[in-house]
Formats: sequence, structure tokens, C-alpha cells
Amino acid sequence: QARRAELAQRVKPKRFEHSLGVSEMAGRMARIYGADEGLARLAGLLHDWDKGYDDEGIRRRVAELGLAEQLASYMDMPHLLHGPTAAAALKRDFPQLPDALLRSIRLHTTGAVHMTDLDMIVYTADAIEPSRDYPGIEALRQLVGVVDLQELYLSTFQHVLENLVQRRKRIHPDTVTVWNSYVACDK
Ligand code: DGI
Ligand code: FE
Ligand code: FE
Ligand code: FE
Repeated sequence: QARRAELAQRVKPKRFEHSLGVSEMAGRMARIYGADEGLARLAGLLHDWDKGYDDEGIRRRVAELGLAEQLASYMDMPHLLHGPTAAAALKRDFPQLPDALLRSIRLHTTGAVHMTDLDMIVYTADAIEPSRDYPGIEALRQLVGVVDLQELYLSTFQHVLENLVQRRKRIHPDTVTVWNSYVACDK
């Protein structure tokens, strides 16, 4: 496929491997959870389309794509920009790609308040594909097909969030909003 060959030019070999892993895992999850397998595989393949840019490069891309206003609060956290820029650039360059796929790519790093099944599949597959390795990942992998998709996504989101706090990283306000939307306000 043309897009696969182009991706191999756009990102480093390890990132390309990761993308193939996410594609596989997303396809498997789609089969398990009753989503469109082909769409999940393609979304997984293309999700890190813009991961090859450095911080300045990705900021320039935001401007070039006309996203500066929309993404203003993310400009000082440039590693959170590659999903939104990829979605916009892919729409521009491959207008036939479905909106549902572009949306899952846009949301794959931060998650969102209302995630579709495809969004949750891409987000989760990105975190647990075979070449990823971090403490606790095996426990997450073992939840695939055991718990429902929403629970799998929430467990993954929780893991990412805990990891950020543990490493004393900044939490984007939208990340807090997403977290709060999934947990009850009982205390
Ligand atoms: O592109 P990948 O490396 O495959 O993974 P990704 O797109 O999910 O995102 C890269 C990182 O972004 C991931 O380690 C988690 C991080 N992230 C998500 N939300 C926040 C965040 N980092 C910070 N500092 N703050 C956030 O709110
Ligand atoms: Fe990413
Ligand atoms: Fe992710
Ligand atoms: Fe990724």
C-alpha cells in the first residue's frame, strides 16, 4: 500500500515497527470487540504519521495546517501535537480517508471525553502493542477480551496518567478533564 511505504519514509525504523504493531493489535481488538477490522488496522498504521518531526518542526506544522488557534494550549507540550496534525494532514493529502479514522488518530495521545469504539481501540493498541515495554504492561495486555472496551481503555488511561505523575510530568488540563469525565464524583 502506498501509505505504508510513505510512512516508512516519514518515521524512523523503530517507529515504523511500532506502527505495524499498533495496526496488528488494533485489528485484533476490533475483531474481539466487534469494530471494523480494516479501519482499525489502517488507523493503527497511520496514527503516528507526524511523529518524525522535532519540537520546532511540529510547531511549524501546526501553523502550516492552520491549527495554531485550536491547539494553542498544547504548543508548550509539543509531544501532544502529532495526533492532531496527523489527522489534519492526512485529511488534506488523502481526502478519501474516513472521518472516524482521522478522529481516532487525532485523539490517540490525549484521549477525549467521548471516545468511540475505534478511538478506544487505537488509544489502547498504541499503549500495549508487542514492542512496547513498561512496568505493568503485561497486566493491561491480559485484560484484552476479558473486560469490556471501555474498562480496558480506562485502565490504560489510568496507567498512562499514573506514569506521568510518577515521572513528575506536567498534566495537561484536558487530561484532567478526560479523567474526571470517566470517574464518579462521589468524594
Ligand atoms: O506517539 P507514541 O509514543 O506512540 O505515544 P502517544 O502518542 O500516546 O504519546 C506520547 C506520550 O504523551 C505518552 O507517553 C503519554 C504522553 N501524554 C499524554 N497526555 C499527557 C502526556 N504527557 C504529558 N506531559 N501530559 C499529558 O497530559
Ligand atoms: Fe503517538
Ligand atoms: Fe497513545
Ligand atoms: Fe504510537
